[in-house]
Amino acid sequence: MPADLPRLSRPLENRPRPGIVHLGLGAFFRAHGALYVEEAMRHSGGDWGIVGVSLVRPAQRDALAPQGFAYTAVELGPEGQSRRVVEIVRDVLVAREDPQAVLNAMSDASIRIVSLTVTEKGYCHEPSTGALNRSHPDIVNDLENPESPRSAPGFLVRALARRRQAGLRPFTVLCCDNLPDNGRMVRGVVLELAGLIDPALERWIAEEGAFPSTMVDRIVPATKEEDIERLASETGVLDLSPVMHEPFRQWVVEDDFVDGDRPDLEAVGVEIVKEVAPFEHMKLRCLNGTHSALAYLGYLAGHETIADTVADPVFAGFVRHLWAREIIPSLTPPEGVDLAAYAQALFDRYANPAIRHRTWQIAMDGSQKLPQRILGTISDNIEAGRPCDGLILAVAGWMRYVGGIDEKGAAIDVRDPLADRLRQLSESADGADAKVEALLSVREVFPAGLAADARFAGPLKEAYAALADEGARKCAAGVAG
Ligand code: CS2
Repeated sequence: MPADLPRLSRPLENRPRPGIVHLGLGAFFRAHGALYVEEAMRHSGGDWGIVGVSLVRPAQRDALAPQGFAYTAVELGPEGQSRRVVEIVRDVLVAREDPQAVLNAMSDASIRIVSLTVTEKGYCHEPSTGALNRSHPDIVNDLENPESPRSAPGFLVRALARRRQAGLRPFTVLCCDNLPDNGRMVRGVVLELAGLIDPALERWIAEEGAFPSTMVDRIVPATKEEDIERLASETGVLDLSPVMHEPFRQWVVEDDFVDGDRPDLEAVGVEIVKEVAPFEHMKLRCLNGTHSALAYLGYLAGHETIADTVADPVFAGFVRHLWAREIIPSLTPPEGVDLAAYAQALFDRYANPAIRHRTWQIAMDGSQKLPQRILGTISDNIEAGRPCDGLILAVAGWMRYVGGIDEKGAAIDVRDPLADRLRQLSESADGADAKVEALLSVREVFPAGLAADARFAGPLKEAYAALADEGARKCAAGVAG
């Protein structure tokens, strides 16, 4: 690490006054929502400074605080890069260290939006049904100690309770995670938790609150040590928390804010719409669905990144097949969108060699991702009599992956809230069919109807056995023909 360089640093004095608390201040939000908000304020003014919150770990705060919470956003295009220093974050709090400081920020009258990128698992819901997981340890804590929460829903409920007591308006809850009907999902989880604590609070939130759904899109791989070093050597300044992102970005937001109060997002390209669902389905199935498929199968085939995977003609053919034959036929496009062109643009984004997005990173938390990314498309295709061999192969790839051993016999570092259980289920079953059956019994992932459907389970067993015998690359080649 080039420690002798001066540290990036910006004074805090001229930061905009706060208007947003953001839960889960990771690379994605800092390279997406934060940039739009900064641009919207530059364009149209308003007080929308961001107070970031890390729920558990202090690393982000520790890296950003000495920099005055400024950081560099590096746009990596196939033909070159551009940089900008972002100064929209005013402070970063760590919830696990000081939950009251986070609740104080969220209950402050100046805050009108609480946005979230806490990843799929951060909502403590059942991925296959969307209902609150009442046995989640953080939810158990938040029901016992609602005044000192640990989970994101717990913070939302407690902060809303404090605002109600203080006679304030609720904040708008702006979910920016890749989940279908994400606004409705988080509303459901928040109302369920609030109802268990105080039914009058639940009613108030239901009547006065707002939970717009959103579709967010920008590929932002985790920042690596080598990114930090390269940036430092290019600029002569050390930034310990830069973000690396592709040029493309899209944000589609449902027009539903408390008192209509929000930054002037449409002035900077955000699409404010009545109905987000068609955009969400398109993006979750076309982008995230193929991302996960390429992550599991590409990883098993020995590819480190998505760009490496689609540079392999077999996987290029495979992903094009998924779009053309299995995914696009399942979609009703948003008005005016040409899905074939959308898929071609996605391919070009994946192929961008400057973006080193690791298959291992995307493979994380598959138990939370599979239902909305892949299983919904499979169910629709089965019902409509359309093909879904490629997507079923991807599910088989996930099953191989969570078994924890790659095609060369090496251990896989599986990161998933259910990792231990998945591994045990796989290990204790004997033979391909039994392993598939064992994993199909995981209700958090597979709805009972789909798991029991021979049109799904049968080809899945075949795909799993073929993967074990022939490897991912050969199987992918077989599907694409
Ligand atoms: C990826 C997403 O890590 C993942 O699971 O599929 O983070 C993806 O890069 C973004 O949703 C792109 O908008």
